[in-house]
Parts: sequence; structure tokens; C-alpha cells
Amino acid sequence: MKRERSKELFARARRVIPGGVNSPVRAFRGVGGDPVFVARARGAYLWDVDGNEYVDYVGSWGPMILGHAHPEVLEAVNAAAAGGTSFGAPTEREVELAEKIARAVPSMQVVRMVSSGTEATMSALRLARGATGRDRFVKIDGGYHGHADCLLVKAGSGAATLGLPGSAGVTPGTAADTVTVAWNDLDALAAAFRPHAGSPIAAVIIEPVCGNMGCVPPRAGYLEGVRALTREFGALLIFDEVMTGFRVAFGGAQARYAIEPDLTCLGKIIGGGLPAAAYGGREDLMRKIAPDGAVYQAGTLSGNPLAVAAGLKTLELLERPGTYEALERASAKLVDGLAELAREASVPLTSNRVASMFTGFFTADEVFDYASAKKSDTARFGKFFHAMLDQGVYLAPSQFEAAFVSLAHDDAALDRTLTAARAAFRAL
Ligand code: KE4
Repeated sequence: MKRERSKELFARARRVIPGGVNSPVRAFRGVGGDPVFVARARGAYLWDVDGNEYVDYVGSWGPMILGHAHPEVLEAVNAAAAGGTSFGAPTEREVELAEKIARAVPSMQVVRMVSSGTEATMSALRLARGATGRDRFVKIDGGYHGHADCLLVKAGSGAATLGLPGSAGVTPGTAADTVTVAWNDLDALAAAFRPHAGSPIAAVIIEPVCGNMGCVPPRAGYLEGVRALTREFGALLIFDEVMTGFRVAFGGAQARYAIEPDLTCLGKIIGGGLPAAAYGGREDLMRKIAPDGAVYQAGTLSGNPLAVAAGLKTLELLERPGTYEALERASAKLVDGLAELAREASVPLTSNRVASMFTGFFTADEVFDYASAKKSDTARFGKFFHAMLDQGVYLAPSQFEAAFVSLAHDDAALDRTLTAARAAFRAL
């Protein structure tokens, strides 16, 4: 498959954009080779600048659950744009979206719109600290919640470890209040709460289904255990549902697993492909957010009319009966098919899936946390990725990312994917 124009553009891009991309994972560093430059997309497909067609399983990293360029979403955005693109003043549609989110996710009694998942999680953590008067919080090793300083922290050694800066520019002081524990390990989380472990914990922030170490579901009883520990020690439970919100169920992972967090972060799907995210939760907590309360947070483009229009239409379409059953059928056909093809080719593959988010780990062992995920054969994943890309299937360019099925992935798209995978597994 020729991608000369992508190569030319990538050379130009690297001169003027860090790594030639506006977000690191797009640079294909996890799989090698040069990234594909996208010209346009529609439904389950995208086309690159060289005219090559691909079945797309990145879906903009989650937002495009309806498929790309959905006509009703485009119509809603165009209609909103005709009335102006941003006012910096409240609008009726923002109220409608907040009400719709609160109905869909009942734990979100009060909702604040922001423009990215990073803003949502950063703000929720500030609120948790402001509401509890506590400084430390717990995140999961391998969990990703955007690039706020206090969240760019890597695990030290040991079970519940004080954070170490996970990026240049993050100060030890910032990282010191972030405690990291392994996913699916309640003992490690309990250790973080023990008095000798340090000052009291303000919050525990988790992706209720991990997507940023690849797709790694919670083990039975884990979320209930996290909820019980946070309640016991007076810490707030923050569900980062930027990826899982409206993805694994209309009410998100909290509906799927019947766990009620204190605060929830949303993003991706609620913007329908435009920049919109939100955080929200218990009214007594959210009333502490300015201008009601003393925890400051603001944003020029928060609740942007175009993003709100796209988000409203997206949620309206997702609410239609049969949506999540259709996503489940398509996702099961794809992921079970891939697992069968890997078995036929004697390629060790662990398939993790929750609803329409999934990851095939190139390992024979169970993947239940970040340490086990990192045992995957990333070189083999890279070979598989490129074998699929050259046959017109665009997977997530990293072993440690989730991939996504949309409502637009019909049998033709899925069968084309499975045909490509049969050849790709055999070529490994
Ligand atoms: P943004 O700031 O990128 O909108 O959201 C950050 C974020 C927060 N929480 C979760 C659970 C997330 O998955 C994300 C962002 N996800 C990545 C994909 N792993 C976005 C892709 C990228 O970084 O380019």
C-alpha cells in the first residue's frame, strides 16, 4: 500500500509540530513506521491522503461511536454554526445537555462542562481536595486521566507507592501527593489508607474499565471493594468515564457495574467528535465549584455551542432502543472472530473486551493489570498492526490502547477485518 503523501506530510509536520503530531500516540511510536495522514472519514471507514481506504477501529480514540460524519450529527453542528460558534455566555442547549447527562448518569446530580478529559479529571481532583481538605489521592498504575501534572506520575516500587514524576516538568512536590496502586489489587489500595501510609486520602480516581493500559476490566468484586474502602476512610471515589461513559452502557460503567461514585468525569462521546467533556456528581460537592463555592475552575470554550450540539445529537441517537445490543453483537463477532483466527494460527492472544471497547494482547497469559499487560509481545503486536494496516484495517497504534467498534461497523466491515486478520496472523 503506497503512502507517499503521508510520508511527505509527516516530514513537513515534524519540522513545525513536536513529533509531527498534536498528540503523542498518533506518531506510531508504539508500532514503528510513519503515521497515516487522514483526509476524510465516513461511517466505519477513513481514507488517507493517498486515497487508501481503511476500516477504522480508533474512532478518534472513542468519540465516534456512531461512526464518522453521521449525517444527523453534521446537520446539528451546521445548524448550530449558522447561529454563531461561541458566545462565552450561557445557552439553552448547555442546560439541555447537562439535564440529559444527569438523567443518563443519576450520580451526576450537577454537571460542569469543560473542553477536554484532562480538564474534567484535573477539576474533579481539585474539587475532591477542596471538599475534603486532604492533599493525597490514589490513582492506578497504568491508568491515564489526561496530562495534568499530578496525574503524570509513575509508580515507584512496592504496593502503595508515593508517586515519582512521570514526565519532565512535573515536580517531585507535585508527584509526592499522588499514590499509585496496581489495578485489581484491593490489598494494595487498603495499604494506601493505613495510617502509617501518610496523610489521609482525598480521593481515589479510577477508570472503572481500564482502557489506557489496553482494555483491562475490573475483576469481580473489585469495584465494590474500592467503593467500600473509599467510604470507610472518607475518601471520594472518582470514576474517570471519559472513555467508558456512554461507551460500555448508556449510563456508563457505573450503570453496567451498579457502583455509585461521588464524582464522574466524561469526555469523548459527549462531544460527538468535537471538544467537550464534563465532570459532575453529588450536589453537595458540586456546589463547592465557583461561582457557587470556593473551588475555582473556568474555561473560555466550556459548553461550546457546536460541541454541545454534536454531543446532544449523539446522545439522542445512542438513547434509541437496540443501540447497545447492536454494538454488543458487532463487537462480539469481531473479537471472538479475531481470537479464533489467532488460535488457528497458533498465535498467543489474550482478548479483553467490555462492550465495544477491546484489546488483543499478544500474550498467552491473563491480562488483569499493567504489569501483566506489559508482558505482551509488543514487537509482534507491531507486526500485526502493520499487516492489518497494509490490508486496509486501522487498529489502535499501540498494544496499550483500547480499540473501538461503532454502530457503523456492519458485517461487510467486520468480515473484511476478519479476512485481513486471517492473513495477518498467519504472516506472524
Ligand atoms: P483528553 O484530555 O485527551 O480529552 O482526555 C484525557 C483522558 C482522560 N481519561 C481517560 C480515561 C482517557 O482515555 C483520556 C484520553 N485517552 C487517550 C487515549 N488513550 C486520548 C488519545 C490521545 O491521548 O491522543
